[in-house]
Amino acid sequence: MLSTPRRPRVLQALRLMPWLEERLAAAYEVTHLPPAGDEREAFLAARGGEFDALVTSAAAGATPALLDGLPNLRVVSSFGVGLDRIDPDHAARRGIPVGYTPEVLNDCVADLAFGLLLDIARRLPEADRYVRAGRWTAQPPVAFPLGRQVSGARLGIVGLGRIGRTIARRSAGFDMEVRYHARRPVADVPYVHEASLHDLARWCDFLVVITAGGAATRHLVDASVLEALGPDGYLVNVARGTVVDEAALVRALQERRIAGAALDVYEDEPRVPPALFALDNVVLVPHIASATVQTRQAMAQLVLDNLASFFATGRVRAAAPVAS
Ligand code: NAP
Ligand code: 8YV
Repeated sequence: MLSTPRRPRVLQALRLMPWLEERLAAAYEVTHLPPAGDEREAFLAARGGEFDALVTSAAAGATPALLDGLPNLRVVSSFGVGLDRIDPDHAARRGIPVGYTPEVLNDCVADLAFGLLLDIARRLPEADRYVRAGRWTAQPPVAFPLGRQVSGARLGIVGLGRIGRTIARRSAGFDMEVRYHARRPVADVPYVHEASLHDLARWCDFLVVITAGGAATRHLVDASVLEALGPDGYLVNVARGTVVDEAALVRALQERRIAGAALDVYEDEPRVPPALFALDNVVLVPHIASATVQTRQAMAQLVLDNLASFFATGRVRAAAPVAS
């Protein structure tokens, strides 16, 4: 009698949306990875050799130690596009491809970047607080402060990749002039490349950060860049908290050395510097740039497609780039 081939064994590094968990469990033999610490180490020592695939996310990542604890691993599938917590080169040295979810989230991340830009410029969260607190009807009246016009303003984009370009396209509807900073000029775009981030910060009214995270961009936006942005300039960060020197940003906001900031990401999530809670010139949201039903569904589908493609053909559908 022929034996039935076993279903691939998937190690799931974090809880995922129910729709995705159901489909993973239907197609694979799924085991949940214990939280980091002694329990995980004992689990990996006892069972690490069992798994064909690791499912993780941009936030949960996959450390080299975790990958090394899975000696028979054949593929990684990550929910998200950021690779700052996953090392595809480390995986590639063992012949393991890393699947991830680029492109499908470009629109929603760009939408949120623009939402944040409008929020901070037009003081929308502050205006909402003003109405709810009854200050509009107060006697004597308390005037609401004027905002900053967005239409026609200068937009500086740090990182003109898939999402950066989508943000740049959104700006056309606001008649904004766009320049960008990246290590290399991008071919076939009509925007001026600024080789110096300081020059870009000096030139623009709004500086939107959407580079990759990781060691290469750590504190790229430091105190001197914020100084160049100046007291009339606004910062929007939808990339990674690590790209901005958060302590320097808090000081710049407290001392009004920049006009304001709108942040989706933080250096030590979910911790947000409490000093920011007291400031009106900042808008804070909890890493929600891709968090719409439609985009998260598309990301979940790509996590599944990457796995299915690998087990059918040996190649994931969207492979994370490797150095060589
Ligand atoms: P991408 O297409 O790879 O673009 C990355 C851009 O960053 C490129 O223009 C790259 O240009 C630039 N860059 C990289 N290192 C740089 C450096 N040292 N200095 C200046 N520029 C640098 O990636 P993407 O799909 O647009 O995503 C960008 C990032 O957004 C992701 O890596 C992720 O961290 C973040 N993200 C956040 C959310 C959220 O929920 N907030 C959601 C999705 C993505 P050069 O290589 O030429 O420098
Ligand atoms: C998600 C992200 O919040 O894709 C990324 O890099 O930061 C966001 O889309 C993340 O994938 C959840 O882990």
